[in-house]
Amino acid sequence: MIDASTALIVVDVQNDFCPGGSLAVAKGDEVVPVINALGKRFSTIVMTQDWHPAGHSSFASSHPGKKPFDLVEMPYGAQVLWPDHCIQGTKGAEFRADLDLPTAQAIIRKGYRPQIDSYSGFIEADRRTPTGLGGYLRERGILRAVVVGLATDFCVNWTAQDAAKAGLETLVVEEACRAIDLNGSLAKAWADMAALGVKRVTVAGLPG
Ligand code: VGL
Ligand code: ZN
Repeated sequence: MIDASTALIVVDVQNDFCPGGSLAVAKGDEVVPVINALGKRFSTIVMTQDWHPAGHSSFASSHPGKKPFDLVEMPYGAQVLWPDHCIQGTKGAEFRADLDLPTAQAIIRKGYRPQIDSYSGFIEADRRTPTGLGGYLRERGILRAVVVGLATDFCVNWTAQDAAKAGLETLVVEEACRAIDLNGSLAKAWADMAALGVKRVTVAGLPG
Protein backbone atom coordinates (compact mmCIF):
# COMPACT_ATOMS: atom_id res chain seq x y z
CA MET A 1 0.00 0.00 0.00
CA ILE A 2 1.26 3.47 -0.87
CA ASP A 3 1.55 5.47 2.38
CA ALA A 4 -1.48 7.04 4.06
CA SER A 5 -0.38 10.61 3.31
CA THR A 6 -0.63 10.01 -0.44
CA ALA A 7 -3.90 10.48 -2.33
CA LEU A 8 -4.89 9.17 -5.74
CA ILE A 9 -6.84 11.88 -7.58
CA VAL A 10 -8.85 10.40 -10.45
CA VAL A 11 -9.85 13.14 -12.86
CA ASP A 12 -13.01 13.05 -14.99
CA VAL A 13 -13.15 9.40 -16.11
CA GLN A 14 -16.63 10.01 -17.52
CA ASN A 15 -18.50 8.67 -20.53
CA ASP A 16 -18.38 11.94 -22.47
CA PHE A 17 -14.57 11.91 -22.42
CA CYS A 18 -14.35 8.33 -23.70
CA PRO A 19 -14.92 6.97 -27.23
CA GLY A 20 -18.60 7.40 -28.08
CA GLY A 21 -18.90 10.47 -25.83
CA SER A 22 -19.54 14.05 -26.93
CA LEU A 23 -16.01 15.24 -26.12
CA ALA A 24 -14.23 11.95 -26.66
CA VAL A 25 -10.54 11.81 -25.86
CA ALA A 26 -8.75 9.36 -28.17
CA LYS A 27 -8.26 6.08 -26.31
CA GLY A 28 -9.68 7.67 -23.17
CA ASP A 29 -11.20 4.33 -22.15
CA GLU A 30 -7.72 2.79 -22.00
CA VAL A 31 -7.01 4.56 -18.72
CA VAL A 32 -9.72 2.58 -16.93
CA PRO A 33 -7.91 -0.73 -16.31
CA VAL A 34 -4.72 1.11 -15.38
CA ILE A 35 -6.59 3.26 -12.83
CA ASN A 36 -8.56 0.29 -11.46
CA ALA A 37 -5.29 -1.49 -10.71
CA LEU A 38 -3.76 1.63 -9.15
CA GLY A 39 -6.83 2.11 -6.98
CA LYS A 40 -6.04 -1.09 -5.08
CA ARG A 41 -2.77 0.46 -3.87
CA PHE A 42 -4.11 3.67 -2.31
CA SER A 43 -5.93 4.19 0.98
CA THR A 44 -7.09 7.68 -0.05
CA ILE A 45 -8.88 8.06 -3.38
CA VAL A 46 -10.72 11.14 -4.58
CA MET A 47 -12.53 11.45 -7.90
CA THR A 48 -13.44 14.58 -9.82
CA GLN A 49 -16.50 14.81 -12.01
CA ASP A 50 -17.05 17.48 -14.66
CA TRP A 51 -20.63 18.55 -13.89
CA HIS A 52 -22.09 21.27 -16.07
CA PRO A 53 -25.62 22.67 -16.14
CA ALA A 54 -27.30 22.62 -19.57
CA GLY A 55 -26.38 25.80 -21.44
CA HIS A 56 -23.05 26.16 -19.62
CA SER A 57 -20.90 29.10 -20.72
CA SER A 58 -18.07 26.75 -21.81
CA PHE A 59 -20.32 25.20 -24.48
CA ALA A 60 -20.00 26.53 -28.04
CA SER A 61 -23.78 26.11 -28.30
CA SER A 62 -24.18 28.92 -25.75
CA HIS A 63 -22.33 31.40 -28.03
CA PRO A 64 -24.13 32.24 -31.26
CA GLY A 65 -21.85 32.00 -34.29
CA LYS A 66 -19.17 30.05 -32.43
CA LYS A 67 -18.18 26.45 -32.91
CA PRO A 68 -16.48 23.88 -30.70
CA PHE A 69 -12.77 24.57 -30.11
CA ASP A 70 -13.11 28.31 -30.90
CA LEU A 71 -11.73 30.66 -28.26
CA VAL A 72 -13.75 33.38 -26.54
CA GLU A 73 -12.89 35.95 -23.93
CA MET A 74 -14.64 35.46 -20.59
CA PRO A 75 -14.46 37.92 -17.68
CA TYR A 76 -11.75 35.65 -16.23
CA GLY A 77 -9.73 35.28 -19.46
CA ALA A 78 -9.55 33.11 -22.57
CA GLN A 79 -11.90 30.15 -22.73
CA VAL A 80 -11.91 27.27 -25.21
CA LEU A 81 -15.46 26.45 -26.30
CA TRP A 82 -16.42 22.78 -26.14
CA PRO A 83 -19.17 20.60 -27.49
CA ASP A 84 -21.94 20.17 -24.90
CA HIS A 85 -20.58 17.60 -22.44
CA CYS A 86 -20.98 16.22 -18.92
CA ILE A 87 -24.40 17.75 -18.39
CA GLN A 88 -25.66 17.12 -14.86
CA GLY A 89 -27.71 13.98 -14.56
CA THR A 90 -27.01 12.66 -18.07
CA LYS A 91 -25.39 9.38 -19.10
CA GLY A 92 -22.44 11.31 -20.52
CA ALA A 93 -21.67 12.80 -17.12
CA GLU A 94 -21.61 9.42 -15.38
CA PHE A 95 -18.34 7.76 -14.55
CA ARG A 96 -17.38 4.97 -16.91
CA ALA A 97 -19.27 1.86 -15.85
CA ASP A 98 -16.05 -0.16 -15.87
CA LEU A 99 -14.27 2.23 -13.53
CA ASP A 100 -13.99 0.12 -10.40
CA LEU A 101 -12.90 2.18 -7.40
CA PRO A 102 -15.12 0.91 -4.57
CA THR A 103 -12.85 2.41 -1.92
CA ALA A 104 -12.98 5.98 -3.28
CA GLN A 105 -14.08 8.36 -0.54
CA ALA A 106 -14.97 11.69 -2.09
CA ILE A 107 -16.31 12.96 -5.38
CA ILE A 108 -15.61 16.59 -6.18
CA ARG A 109 -17.96 17.99 -8.80
CA LYS A 110 -16.78 20.99 -10.74
CA GLY A 111 -17.90 23.35 -13.48
CA TYR A 112 -21.43 23.56 -12.07
CA ARG A 113 -21.56 27.36 -11.98
CA PRO A 114 -23.17 28.53 -15.23
CA GLN A 115 -20.64 31.31 -15.86
CA ILE A 116 -17.39 29.66 -14.77
CA ASP A 117 -15.60 26.64 -16.21
CA SER A 118 -13.36 24.48 -14.05
CA TYR A 119 -10.61 22.28 -15.42
CA SER A 120 -8.93 22.09 -12.05
CA GLY A 121 -10.32 19.93 -9.28
CA PHE A 122 -9.08 22.58 -6.81
CA ILE A 123 -9.89 26.06 -8.14
CA GLU A 124 -12.27 27.10 -10.90
CA ALA A 125 -11.27 28.92 -14.08
CA ASP A 126 -11.76 32.36 -12.51
CA ARG A 127 -8.76 31.29 -10.39
CA ARG A 128 -10.55 32.44 -7.21
CA THR A 129 -13.39 30.01 -6.54
CA PRO A 130 -12.22 26.95 -4.57
CA THR A 131 -13.97 23.59 -4.94
CA GLY A 132 -13.07 22.51 -1.40
CA LEU A 133 -10.67 19.77 -2.48
CA GLY A 134 -7.62 21.56 -1.07
CA GLY A 135 -9.23 21.83 2.36
CA TYR A 136 -10.42 18.23 2.23
CA LEU A 137 -6.94 16.90 1.51
CA ARG A 138 -5.36 19.22 4.09
CA GLU A 139 -7.73 18.10 6.85
CA ARG A 140 -6.95 14.51 5.96
CA GLY A 141 -3.20 15.08 6.29
CA ILE A 142 -2.43 14.44 2.64
CA LEU A 143 1.06 15.56 1.59
CA ARG A 144 1.36 13.92 -1.85
CA ALA A 145 -1.01 13.64 -4.82
CA VAL A 146 -0.88 11.13 -7.65
CA VAL A 147 -3.01 12.52 -10.47
CA VAL A 148 -4.50 10.36 -13.26
CA GLY A 149 -7.42 10.49 -15.72
CA LEU A 150 -8.74 12.70 -18.51
CA ALA A 151 -7.64 14.79 -20.16
CA THR A 152 -3.87 15.08 -19.64
CA ASP A 153 -3.62 18.55 -21.15
CA PHE A 154 -6.75 20.07 -19.55
CA CYS A 155 -8.24 18.77 -16.34
CA VAL A 156 -5.30 16.56 -15.30
CA ASN A 157 -2.88 19.40 -16.08
CA TRP A 158 -4.77 22.07 -14.16
CA THR A 159 -5.48 19.76 -11.25
CA ALA A 160 -1.83 18.73 -10.99
CA GLN A 161 -0.63 22.33 -11.22
CA ASP A 162 -2.99 23.40 -8.45
CA ALA A 163 -1.99 20.42 -6.30
CA ALA A 164 1.64 21.51 -6.61
CA LYS A 165 0.70 25.13 -5.85
CA ALA A 166 -1.14 23.89 -2.75
CA GLY A 167 2.19 22.51 -1.55
CA LEU A 168 1.56 18.84 -2.31
CA GLU A 169 4.29 16.72 -3.85
CA THR A 170 2.56 15.95 -7.15
CA LEU A 171 3.04 13.10 -9.60
CA VAL A 172 1.21 12.41 -12.86
CA VAL A 173 1.19 8.83 -14.13
CA GLU A 174 1.49 9.01 -17.89
CA GLU A 175 -0.09 5.66 -18.85
CA ALA A 176 -3.08 6.50 -16.67
CA CYS A 177 -3.90 9.65 -18.70
CA ARG A 178 -4.92 10.46 -22.28
CA ALA A 179 -4.90 13.87 -23.97
CA ILE A 180 -7.08 16.03 -26.20
CA ASP A 181 -3.99 17.78 -27.70
CA LEU A 182 -5.37 20.97 -29.20
CA ASN A 183 -2.78 23.23 -30.91
CA GLY A 184 0.18 21.88 -28.97
CA SER A 185 -1.64 21.84 -25.65
CA LEU A 186 -0.15 18.50 -24.58
CA ALA A 187 3.51 19.53 -24.89
CA LYS A 188 2.74 22.82 -23.19
CA ALA A 189 0.92 21.03 -20.38
CA TRP A 190 3.89 18.78 -19.59
CA ALA A 191 6.24 21.78 -19.69
CA ASP A 192 4.01 23.90 -17.43
CA MET A 193 3.58 21.03 -14.97
CA ALA A 194 7.33 20.40 -14.91
CA ALA A 195 7.99 24.09 -14.25
CA LEU A 196 5.95 23.76 -11.05
CA GLY A 197 7.82 20.65 -9.97
CA VAL A 198 5.14 18.13 -10.97
CA LYS A 199 6.81 14.78 -11.59
CA ARG A 200 5.91 12.77 -14.69
CA VAL A 201 6.14 9.10 -13.80
CA THR A 202 5.13 5.67 -15.09
CA VAL A 203 3.23 3.06 -13.08
CA ALA A 204 6.54 1.24 -12.66
CA GLY A 205 8.12 4.42 -11.28
CA LEU A 206 5.61 4.83 -8.44
CA PRO A 207 6.65 4.05 -4.89
CA GLY A 208 5.75 0.51 -3.80
C1 VGL B 1 -12.21 18.71 -19.70
C2 VGL B 1 -12.58 20.13 -21.45
C3 VGL B 1 -13.76 20.56 -20.88
C4 VGL B 1 -11.33 17.67 -19.07
C5 VGL B 1 -13.39 19.13 -19.11
O1 VGL B 1 -11.83 16.87 -18.24
O2 VGL B 1 -10.13 17.64 -19.41
N1 VGL B 1 -11.80 19.22 -20.85
N2 VGL B 1 -14.16 20.05 -19.71
ZN1 ZN C 1 -16.11 20.52 -19.00
